Amino acid sequence: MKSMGAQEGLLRIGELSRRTGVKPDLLRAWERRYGLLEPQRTSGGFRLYPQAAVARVEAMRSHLAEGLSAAQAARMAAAAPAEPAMASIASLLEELRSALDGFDEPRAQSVLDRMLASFTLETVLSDAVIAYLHELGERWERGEASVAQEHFASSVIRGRLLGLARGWGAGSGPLALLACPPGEEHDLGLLTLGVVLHARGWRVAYLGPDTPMETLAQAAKNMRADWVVLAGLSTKRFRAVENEIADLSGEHRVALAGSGASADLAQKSGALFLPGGPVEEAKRLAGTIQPQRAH
Ligand code: B12
Repeated sequence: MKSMGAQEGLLRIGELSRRTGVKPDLLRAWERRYGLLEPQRTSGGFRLYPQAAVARVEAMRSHLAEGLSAAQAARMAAAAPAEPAMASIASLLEELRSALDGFDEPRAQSVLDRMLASFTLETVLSDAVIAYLHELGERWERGEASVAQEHFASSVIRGRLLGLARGWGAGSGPLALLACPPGEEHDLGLLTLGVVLHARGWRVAYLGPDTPMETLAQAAKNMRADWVVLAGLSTKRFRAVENEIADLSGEHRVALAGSGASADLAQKSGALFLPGGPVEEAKRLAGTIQPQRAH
């Protein structure tokens, strides 16, 4: 390995970790055990990675998610071309951020098109859309994103999610009935969960923001929903309908999600708590009922 000073375009381990979501310890372990990465070194001994390392680490992650052993995953990731033909999800996310921050809707749509053409739906939703929204919320709280930027970005993404949702009521898979508690307007996570469930063969009936509990219970009964998912970001709004959630759980399988829900509330009302993000929880929910195979 060459010894050298820091160079433009090369990434330190912290930056590689931030872009890929893999902790530095694990990056070093993959390098040591499987030779996944071959960083250069600064004169001070710090590792420096080429941009292509991002794609290699992402490939490793996706092979691991497919169920390959770490050694197999590393072999496959390392065998891929060093310079990826397509941009990494992290660099596309940066482009999305800049388009949305700049109120450039056509550019944002085109970045989303490119993401969807290059990566799986679940990767785009978890590593770009939800990651972006989560980060936007944090920036907004720190006063680094204006209300206008937040409203603009939320509405572009909501529109796109609704586009992906088109036809999600079709098919013969298990039926998920999705709603937010009364008064709750935050539904982007719930929409994402629905899109992933549909991609996994489920049907979705979407009641969305601010759904009265009475009408939700009626709809669940009429449709014979396999799961009812209530999601929201406000604890207060969940608490206000605790008794109605318990009644609903007596009749149907009910799951509570989003930062307004809690294990405690779910336990008291006999519901399942979904603590994670929308994509991982959609996968978990999908695993609870197997769609019928066609004969
Ligand atoms: C976008 C946004 C809005 C949009 C919502 C658009 C929409 N259709 O959803 C609009 C502009 C409508 C809005 C309105 C309001 N908002 Co607002 N909003 C936000 C913002 C910036 C981002 C929220 C978001 O959608 N994030 C995307 C989700 C996916 O990410 P997340 O929130 O991190 O969620 C994680 C988990 O909770 C989980 N998750 C979330 N949803 C789901 C769903 C499922 C099914 C699953 C499995 C998991 C899951 O996954 C995520 C990643 O792990 C946050 C700021 C923040 N820090 O969160 C405020 C925030 C949520 N809003 C807030 C408030 C107060 C309001 C308003 C009252 C503001 C006002 N004064 O008018 C109104 C009214 C809301 C209402 N009645 O419900 C507060 C909520 C405080 C609270 N806990 O009660 C926040 C936290 C801002 C703040 N710090 O004050 N808001």
